[in-house]
Amino acid sequence: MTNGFPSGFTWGAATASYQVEGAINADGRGPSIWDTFANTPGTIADGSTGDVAVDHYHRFADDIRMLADLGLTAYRFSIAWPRIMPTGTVNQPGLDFYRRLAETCLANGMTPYATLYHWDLPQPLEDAGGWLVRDTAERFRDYAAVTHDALSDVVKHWMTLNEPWCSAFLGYGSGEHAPGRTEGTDALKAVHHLLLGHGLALDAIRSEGGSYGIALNPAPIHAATDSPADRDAARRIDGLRNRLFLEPLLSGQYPADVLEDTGMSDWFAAQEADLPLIGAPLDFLGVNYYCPTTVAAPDGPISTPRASDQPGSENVVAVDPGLPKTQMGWSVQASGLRDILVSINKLAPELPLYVTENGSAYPDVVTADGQVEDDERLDYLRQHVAVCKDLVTEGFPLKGYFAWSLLDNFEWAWGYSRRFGIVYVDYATQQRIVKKSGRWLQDFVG
Ligand code: GBH
Repeated sequence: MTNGFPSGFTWGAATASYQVEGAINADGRGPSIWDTFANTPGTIADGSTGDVAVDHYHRFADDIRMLADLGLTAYRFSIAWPRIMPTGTVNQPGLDFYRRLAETCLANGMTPYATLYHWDLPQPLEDAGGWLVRDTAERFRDYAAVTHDALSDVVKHWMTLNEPWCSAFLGYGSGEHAPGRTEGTDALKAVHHLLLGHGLALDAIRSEGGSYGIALNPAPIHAATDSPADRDAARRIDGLRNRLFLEPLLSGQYPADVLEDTGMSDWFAAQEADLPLIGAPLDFLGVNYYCPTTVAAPDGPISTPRASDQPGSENVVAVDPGLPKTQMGWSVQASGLRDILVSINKLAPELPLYVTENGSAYPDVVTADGQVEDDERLDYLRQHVAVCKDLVTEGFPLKGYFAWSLLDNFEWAWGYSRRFGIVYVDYATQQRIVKKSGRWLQDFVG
């Protein structure tokens, strides 16, 4: 191939149900924790919700055709649990929707990659304790089994969870995401129940002819200086962000230092019997990469312990490494993608990896002639794709790349105030405009 990638490399774009679908009351869908959260005043920057989002529920066929026109070969979407099992019993119209979506992918030459959980927990399960209770993991297994049974003839690539770090630490630690709880170290219980849910689901759905994995959001963690305190801060944050997920999944063990830092060693010891299930072999690992993180531990006692997405490390602060930043304030460093993929490959040398999300937010504007000239996003994309190219050229087991996102969409706590799409959406009219970055990707993969 002229672009340097092997012809079998998967090129795709990704979305998530609550961020794009809208149609929250259609065809028997029940409420999720994101409906509740977004409708709670003060939670979303622009006061918006996913009620309508980008109306993908009704426009998916056009959106998939557009994706195919861009020359991409795969679509990563997520399945909304509250459409399939809104209250614990199966809602057939929900399954029918995803069958239509998957069949539309196939009819357009696109391979569907389905994620079973991209953060939209049915509200009744949150009311029963959410990810703080073990029962939710078992309900996830039931939902995964029903969904896989119904769709496995048309969907062959499955991911259980998307970024359980976010579900646990932003949902139950900092409260920045739904359900907005701030349970401190109890967020660690959510980590375990999410991973258990992954293991139970995988065990229930794994079958011949399918390919099964999970998408994580690992990232390189750097110490601001070489001081022992800063290096220890980096160890702790690397523990929470990376090792707490990678080690049980890839090696069947939790990192002991993280459990000690968080005071949770005894609680985790009591869950040890779950580890073989959590550590069962994966067919692939999805890596969502946006930016590296630099941390420090300033001198002195913690004055006001706060609700935290970093339990056991409340004195650790993020430090600006002086790199260019996106509109999210996230540092741009494409070499970080290489670093994180290489470090995962060291843990599991044979495991196929995918970049299941990579992208950036910038304040796009539509020009007078109806174009979106997003040169910064184009540059971000180009740099990260170049890293992937170097890796595959070296024989590294990287199998695909998915841009986040196909469409501008509901960016969680930021609502519609941050745009990640390679396709612009005019929210007033729902009109789609392929951005310059999308055209660049089209030329590149073409
Ligand atoms: C993904 O989450 C989600 O899967 C997707 O739904 C979402 O729309 C997309 O990213 C864009 O946000 O403190 O500077 O080190 C990514 C969430 C982003 C969480 C980076 C950790 C660290 C920023 N991650 N963030 S920093």
